[in-house]
Amino acid sequence: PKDVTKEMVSPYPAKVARKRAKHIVMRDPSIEGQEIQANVRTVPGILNTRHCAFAGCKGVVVGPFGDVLHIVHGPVGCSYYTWMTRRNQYRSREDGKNYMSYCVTTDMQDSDIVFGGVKKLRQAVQEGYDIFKPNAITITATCPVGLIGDDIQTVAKEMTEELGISVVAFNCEGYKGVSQSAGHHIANNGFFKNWVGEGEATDEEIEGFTVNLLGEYNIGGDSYEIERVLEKCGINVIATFSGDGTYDAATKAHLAKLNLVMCHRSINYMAEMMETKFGVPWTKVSFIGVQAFAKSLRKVARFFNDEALTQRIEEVIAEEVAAAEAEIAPIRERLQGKSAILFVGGSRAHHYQDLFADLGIKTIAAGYEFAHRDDYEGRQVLPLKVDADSRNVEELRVEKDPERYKLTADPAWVEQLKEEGFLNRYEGMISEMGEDTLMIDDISHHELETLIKRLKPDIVGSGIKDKYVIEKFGVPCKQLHNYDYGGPFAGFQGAVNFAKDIDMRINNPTWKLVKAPWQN
Ligand code: CFM
Ligand code: HCA
Repeated sequence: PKDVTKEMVSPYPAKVARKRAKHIVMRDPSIEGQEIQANVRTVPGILNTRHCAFAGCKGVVVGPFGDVLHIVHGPVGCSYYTWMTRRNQYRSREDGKNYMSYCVTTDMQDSDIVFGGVKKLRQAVQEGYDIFKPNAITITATCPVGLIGDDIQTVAKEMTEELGISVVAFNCEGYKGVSQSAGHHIANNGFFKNWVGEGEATDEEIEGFTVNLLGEYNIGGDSYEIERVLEKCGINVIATFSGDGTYDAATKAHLAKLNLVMCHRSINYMAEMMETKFGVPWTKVSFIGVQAFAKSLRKVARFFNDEALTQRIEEVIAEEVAAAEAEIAPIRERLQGKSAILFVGGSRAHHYQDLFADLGIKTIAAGYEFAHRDDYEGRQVLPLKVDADSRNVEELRVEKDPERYKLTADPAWVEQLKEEGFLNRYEGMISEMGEDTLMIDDISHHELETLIKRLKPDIVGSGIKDKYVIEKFGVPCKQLHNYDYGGPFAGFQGAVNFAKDIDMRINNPTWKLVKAPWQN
């Protein structure tokens, strides 16, 4: 597309326009190291689509563990807001424990703000335990808790001793960061300190080709499709952080041989800490898109370097790709040459480019809401300068565990894979943004509207805050967070679901009849 940066920022005061321009990159692959500004405060007054640190901790990373009772300490609204809105699905295990449909909160009132809410929190933990007997309990703090200084960590510690189950508290007050990203980090730290490494497994559980899925949240049932294929290949998932995840599995995560990192933004902390403490290497994968999924499966094959496994994976890929392709091919004919713009979260705006490409759709502009520079430019920009806002989140000091550190792969092989950039590497979104495409961080509603007017995309991938504004322009919007209540979209069969969905949206004749109210 043409460079519409100037037009996007033109209504802002000069200083704001200069600031926003740093978040916008006109892609030119001939320039090495194009930089983007990211993970900084949004200018007050600008409407964007970010959420808070509490949302990132409780709603995103903590919430999907289904056999764990999640207690929100705070006013009822924060709890209600994160109650299943993300469509993270969970299947009950043999013990039948599944609290996904509950919304549990201390429902703080004015008097709790004045006199403190610790007593009420302790009561809530006790009551939750008595009623449900969950496998573990989490406490997540909303803004007022931090402001009045309720000591939730001590409550968690005491209740862990009293009840004999793990009670973990997260100081993830909404204001702890510039977006939900801070909440991810807080959640990673809490689980790493309290759960990972605590469990034991039978030999049978950990033998063979074992992996953890990090950063896969089972939105719309994505994990079910991913696991169906992994199982078929003979790859065993020990734990998932955190879609369809259980407390028990999470405590055994350190026993897996390889970590597969799906959403780099929300879980890279865990991957790094697990490698340092327990010796589990990690590799970046993506399960979104037919070709991307096949490529990721081949990565697993390469890591384990086992002839029978490699052959099995190739057979599964051949069979699954053929089945998916048979359904996608006729749809692609109707979508070929269309264009998309994607503004989503901290990883999907990248991952979904592959799936759109499978359908013949080119992404002409894309960006994240809250990702960091490494998610755009690749991990070679790390370490980044720590600013005042990021300093709010504790960096855990992690060391080799004297007993539980265990290398399950040949160290020379791991070293070779690291040198090749096969392990511990993420290239970022920029690696896939072609010439004259736009990369925009924390896009504002005004900027998005300008883009739609100028670039005239055939579809926008976005979220609930802008969906209906976009559709009033006569352009279909696909929500890539909750999938508009559809899905799964991951894996091979997910790609087929997505193709049908996008076809119905883009090729729906209704759009030609839509006229925005202001066009009259
Ligand atoms: Fe990772 Fe996510 Fe995402 Fe994310 Fe999210 Fe989400 Fe998202 Mo909504 S963890 S960064 S904080 S992939 S909730 S499942 S859809 S913004 S792109
Ligand atoms: C969150 C959750 C969210 C919101 C989606 C949206 C999700 O950030 O708190 O704004 O449409 O995926 O449900 O990202």
